[in-house]
Amino acid sequence: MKIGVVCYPTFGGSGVVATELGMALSKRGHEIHFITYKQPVRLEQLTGNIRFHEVNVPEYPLFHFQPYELALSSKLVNMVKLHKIELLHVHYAIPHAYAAYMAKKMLEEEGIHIPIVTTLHGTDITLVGNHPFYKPAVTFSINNSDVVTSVSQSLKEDTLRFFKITKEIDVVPNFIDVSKYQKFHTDCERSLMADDDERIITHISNFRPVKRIDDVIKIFHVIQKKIKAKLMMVGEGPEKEKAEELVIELGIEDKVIFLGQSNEIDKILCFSDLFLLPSEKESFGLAALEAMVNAVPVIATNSGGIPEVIEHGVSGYLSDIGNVEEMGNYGISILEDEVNLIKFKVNAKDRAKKFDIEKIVPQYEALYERALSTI
Ligand code: GMT
Repeated sequence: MKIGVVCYPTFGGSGVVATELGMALSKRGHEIHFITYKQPVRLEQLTGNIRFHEVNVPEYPLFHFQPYELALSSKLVNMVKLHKIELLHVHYAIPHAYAAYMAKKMLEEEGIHIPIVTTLHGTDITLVGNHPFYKPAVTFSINNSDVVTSVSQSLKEDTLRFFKITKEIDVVPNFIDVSKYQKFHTDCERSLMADDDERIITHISNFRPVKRIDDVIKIFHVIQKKIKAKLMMVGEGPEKEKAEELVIELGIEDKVIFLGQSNEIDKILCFSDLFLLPSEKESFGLAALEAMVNAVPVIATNSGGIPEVIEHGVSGYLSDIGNVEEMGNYGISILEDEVNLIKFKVNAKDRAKKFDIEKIVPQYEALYERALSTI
């Protein structure tokens, strides 16, 4: 199949899933065309059957806001015609599903029929799309996609609750390429980060309010009172400065390392003992899955789709939002005993196998077939 993929090219989970899926599909013989404003950060290399087409939005002084959807839908029309793309898979409803619908309609005028598969990722439904500013357009775009998928059952339920949806939503969970993580790493550059007798705790996110960055610091604060440990904070975002202030206030600045954004998260997860994800809401929690495949157990909240990923008491622990004391104590219980830690590590890695790319990619292929059959 020739598939056009529209996504955000950044470090965010939706862009990562879109990129990993595109690369996996290309390995299975499909021709993949990424169409977005920048080359996706996780896109390893462009090959014969992976292409990238940049959407340009030239600045024009009349426009207070540059019309990205217009440029994107025009680019989609041109790329579908030029490369004979058969299907568009758009990740994140806003504005991608809307732009794809416009492209579809423009192409119909020329006798070209192309199905749209829309994958809902979370914030496009639970945070942004939900707002009255966007709600009618998001509802319309979902209902006019040929196939709609959501990354968890919880996100599907949220979508049905928040919007008047007439379309069937298929749950296709996020995935990980387990084959890349066959063995426990023994060559992690751990000594650069912590002493041998220190545990390493990690958090990776976009540092937005939904991630409750303060709670990450507070959970670590509880843990480090009992366990010698360091906290690796990976990412950038609006809550970072507040977190830095809290670290100083709590007097733990020598134990918390802010690493900034990284494209090498596996190198960091490789030497991590525990991952913290105390989010207010998380449709899936791809970062948790990436930790688990690296044999890192996760302490998280029981919100959104997280309980579909982490089994409480087995591959990690789940607590109510904001219960930092409990999450800290769960962390201590995992870290204080070497045998227990190894048990949780093995369980985390095992759990990740449920989300192996080999199981998930065929589900998308079947949905593409279904979408094509509607045209
Ligand atoms: O909040 C983020 O981490 C970014 C956001 C995105 O849109 O890229 O992530 C969402 O999509 C990911 C991939 O499907 C999910 O794993 C995240 O749980 C989801 N984030 C939220 O629901 C807050």
